[in-house]
Amino acid sequence: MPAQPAQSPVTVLGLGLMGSALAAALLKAGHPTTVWNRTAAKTGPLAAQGAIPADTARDAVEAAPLVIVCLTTNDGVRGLLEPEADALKGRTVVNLTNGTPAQARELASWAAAHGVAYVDGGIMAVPQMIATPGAYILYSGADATAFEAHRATLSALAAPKWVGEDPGLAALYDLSLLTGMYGMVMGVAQAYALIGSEGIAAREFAPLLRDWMAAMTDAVVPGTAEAVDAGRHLTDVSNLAMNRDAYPNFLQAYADQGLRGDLFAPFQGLLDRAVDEGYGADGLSRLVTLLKQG
Ligand code: FVH
Repeated sequence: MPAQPAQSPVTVLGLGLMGSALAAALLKAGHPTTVWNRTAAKTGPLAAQGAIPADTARDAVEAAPLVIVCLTTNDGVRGLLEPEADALKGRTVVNLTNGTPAQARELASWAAAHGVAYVDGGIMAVPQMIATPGAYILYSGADATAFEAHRATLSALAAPKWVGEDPGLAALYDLSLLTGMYGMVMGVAQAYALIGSEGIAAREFAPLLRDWMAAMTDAVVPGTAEAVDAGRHLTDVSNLAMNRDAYPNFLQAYADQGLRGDLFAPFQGLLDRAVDEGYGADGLSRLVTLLKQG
């Protein structure tokens, strides 16, 4: 009798940078892995590692009880999965495509209506980090049992973090974490542009910037959380009136140094509004409450 594979079969749809890293991790963990990509040539490197390339998305879906999807957008996911609804029935779809909470909830409703177990996910890693200790993936979905049934398999990709039965939660956590990252990226870009405007090399400035940002992160992230949750924003450290008055210096310096200020200009409006609404003595944590629309 031929030996049975010890690990359960998995299908991966979408072999971009991330999908390819996911499929490679599954292969490395010993899972028989069927792969499909819109541009078929991308299956080549994975086939060389032992993956089974499928000619069609339907063939790929039919090859495994767990179907992992990682495309550019959820519009693409919907377009890909809808024609395969009958083949997907009774299987679990784990969608690791970046999207919004509303898109995840819509896909989950569609899946439920077609007898498909749907788990949404948010990958907190770049492809090179997949299957390394620093990486984790957020998951949510109405069918926690389906997630638990595949938890061991999904652990081959990155540490799994279940965040709840509302299918939109993984995307909400994902986008919230990435919001923090993009804020950092904007700050780093503007800081290097400013220091570089006088010919100082980014590499020379980097240690100062890194240490400053690390110290601020350690203070601001937990400090703001405490203030927001307690609803107490009064501060004796760095109030909004002072920040409002100092902030024009930044925009002026960007202009003086020949830089664009459009990334940072809108923040002045928020500081002005905070002070105009009577929050001048509060700390920057007050801004969280001013970001709600309406
Ligand atoms: N790469 C990263 O660092 C981040 C880390 C966190 C998670 N993101 C999200 O992962 C999704 C995929 O990202 P990616 O890096 O793999 O992206 P690409 O290398 O550009 O590959 C995109 C694949 O999607 C396929 N595709 C696009 N549209 C469709 C469609 N309508 N139907 C079928 N497939 C589609 C594309 O196919 P092809 O162009 O090769 O034919 C690629 O396989 C993404 O949500 C990130 O935000 C990555």
